[in-house]
Amino acid sequence: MTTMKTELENFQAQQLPQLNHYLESYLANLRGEQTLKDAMSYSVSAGGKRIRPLLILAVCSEAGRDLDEGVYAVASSLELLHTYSLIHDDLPEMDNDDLRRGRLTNHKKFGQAMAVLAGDGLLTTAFECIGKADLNGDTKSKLMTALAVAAGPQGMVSGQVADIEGEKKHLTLRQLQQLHQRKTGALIDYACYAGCVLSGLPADQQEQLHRFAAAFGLAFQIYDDILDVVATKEQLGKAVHKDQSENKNTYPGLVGLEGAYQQLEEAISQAKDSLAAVRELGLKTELLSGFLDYFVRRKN
Ligand code: GRG
Repeated sequence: MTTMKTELENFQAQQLPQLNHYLESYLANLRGEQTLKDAMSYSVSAGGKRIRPLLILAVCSEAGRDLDEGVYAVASSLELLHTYSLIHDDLPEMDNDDLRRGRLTNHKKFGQAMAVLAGDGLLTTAFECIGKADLNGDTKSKLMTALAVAAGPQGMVSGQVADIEGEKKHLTLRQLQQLHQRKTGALIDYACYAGCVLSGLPADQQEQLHRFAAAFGLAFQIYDDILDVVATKEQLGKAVHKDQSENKNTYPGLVGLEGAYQQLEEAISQAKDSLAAVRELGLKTELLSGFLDYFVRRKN
């Protein structure tokens, strides 16, 4: 039986090879120690869903913006930065994970010191990528500042701190949401903002895309928490629920599985409302709608 591909799936099929090509060439052209370059490339080339760069490309595409080198440089830089965050998150001092993107984690493969440095290298290269992009100075300045705010101590890094400190206490649902707005949401919001800046979208459309990003980011996080505690029937023949007391600061841990699904539906519905509003303002939204069907209903 053949199934029709969605617009987003066709878009992914077109854009991902190109994006991966840019990512590889940025890393291949770096000067410096081969071990460091190998460690950086190892985690980037392991794949991942590339949601954040795809969001930038999708907003630009909806706006009719040419997907040129400048757009790819900004999209690639975000994936480099995101990969840094995963490498550092996996370290023994943080989440202490052995596997990531279907491979050994960076520190398991290259040792802890090199993993820290590979993360540092990816974070800084992200800014170099924007700095060298074929874009005007004002656009680059806006994007670099916004990326630093989203990724740094007012955004993702502060969310990570709240997560670590939250392990020792019981968070309220509001506190959990605020934590995830920074830890996961800030980069997703930046992706939509970057698409808006690159495409020169007006303030009213930007505002609705910001609302969409906030709701989609939340849905993405809730869904990730749900996937973490539920093994699907397709995989195991029955639903398996992990001991939820293991991690109380997750949506299922805080409001139960049914409650988490309810929160997920609310977030998806808010994201759809924002897309309807931005459509009213004249922007296409087919690809962005696809993110809701594809990435928050995924099986893994
Ligand atoms: C170390 C400063 C610092 C921050 C780490 C992103 C992050 C912050 C931690 C990752 C831990 C985690 C499970 C966060 C929830 C959000 C999430 C699902 C991140 C993984 O992003 P995906 O699913 O990963 O887009 P891929 O591999 O597909 O790119």
